[in-house]
Amino acid sequence: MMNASDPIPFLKGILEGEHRAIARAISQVENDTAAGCAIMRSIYPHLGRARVLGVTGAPGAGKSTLVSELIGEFGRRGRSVAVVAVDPSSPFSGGAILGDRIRMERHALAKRVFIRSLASRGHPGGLTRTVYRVVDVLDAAGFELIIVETVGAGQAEVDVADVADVRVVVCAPGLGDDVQALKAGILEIADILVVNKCDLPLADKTELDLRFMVSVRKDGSPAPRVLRVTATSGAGIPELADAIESDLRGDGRRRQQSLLVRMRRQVAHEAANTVRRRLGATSSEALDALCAALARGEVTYEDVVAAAIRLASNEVAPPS
Ligand SMILES: Nc1nc2c(ncn2[C@@H]2O[C@H](COP(=O)(O)OP(=O)(O)OP(=O)(O)O)[C@@H](O)[C@H]2O)c(=O)[nH]1
Ligand SMILES: [Mg+2]
Repeated sequence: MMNASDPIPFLKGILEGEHRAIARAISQVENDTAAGCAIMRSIYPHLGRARVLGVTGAPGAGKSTLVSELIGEFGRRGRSVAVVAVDPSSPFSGGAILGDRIRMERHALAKRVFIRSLASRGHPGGLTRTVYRVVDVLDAAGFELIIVETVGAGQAEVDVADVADVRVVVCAPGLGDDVQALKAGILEIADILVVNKCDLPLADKTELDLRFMVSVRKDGSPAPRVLRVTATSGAGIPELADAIESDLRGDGRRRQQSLLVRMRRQVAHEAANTVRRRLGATSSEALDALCAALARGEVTYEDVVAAAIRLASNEVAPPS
């Protein structure tokens, strides 16, 4: 039997894709326990099979309904699918939204489908860090497609979307989501833009608005494809699945490359957090002195930033 005192807890179960082992491992990782760290250390050599799809959009745009349909569609195409749903946190309940779980339950029983909700708050090392780690666990467990659903409400969620190889942004008529989406910068990150709820009369206008908005991008990257979907009826889902598959197409080498990209982003995120934490935590005389010198015009801003990074690095204790 598995238990948390195993040298590497749940590893065998994870690699065999056992749902109970995966669920327990994720809990350890989520809570950043010693067992969670041991698991993370042990799984890196087993990564590289999964491709990651990000699904984001305004609250109520229909993300969970859409993801549910995609699970069915990819399931029919013979793919194993894992879903990480990052719930919007509500000031009232503060917890996971039960409805998502119920809607997805019908797939949850299937062996090749694994669904996990994460609360958007309460992660010792930050939400983004947890999501990357949970994705790694699911990759080690052998899932071919990992879908990460997040609400595109702010910078934290946009950060989370970085975990994905391909990003789908879901918009729907009548939510004022065009403005919200622009605010959060999520239109900028879309590889595929989905106009959901095309059964509603205002869908045509929403599509037109969105096509216009994404036709010119600040960073000069190609405009995303725009697809029409009605998640509640399943209309447009096969075409969306085709578009996703064509973006994710590739051999083992391509998968290895996307793993390296994912790891690089993960490491960069963690490194930036570490620098920020170290510089913020200490009442650093050295940093104060640098800032004072900047205020006197003796050094450039860029010099101070570079020095600050060095300062944070020097605080690394040598490995024992
Ligand atoms: N008319 C119509 N309603 C839809 C469609 N897709 C989803 N909905 C409805 O929109 C509401 C929100 O759907 P969800 O799938 O929960 O949306 P979500 O984006 O996951 O919402 P949050 O997770 O709370 O941000 C539900 O009442 C759905 O039934 C659609 O294609 N047409
Ligand atoms: Mg949802």
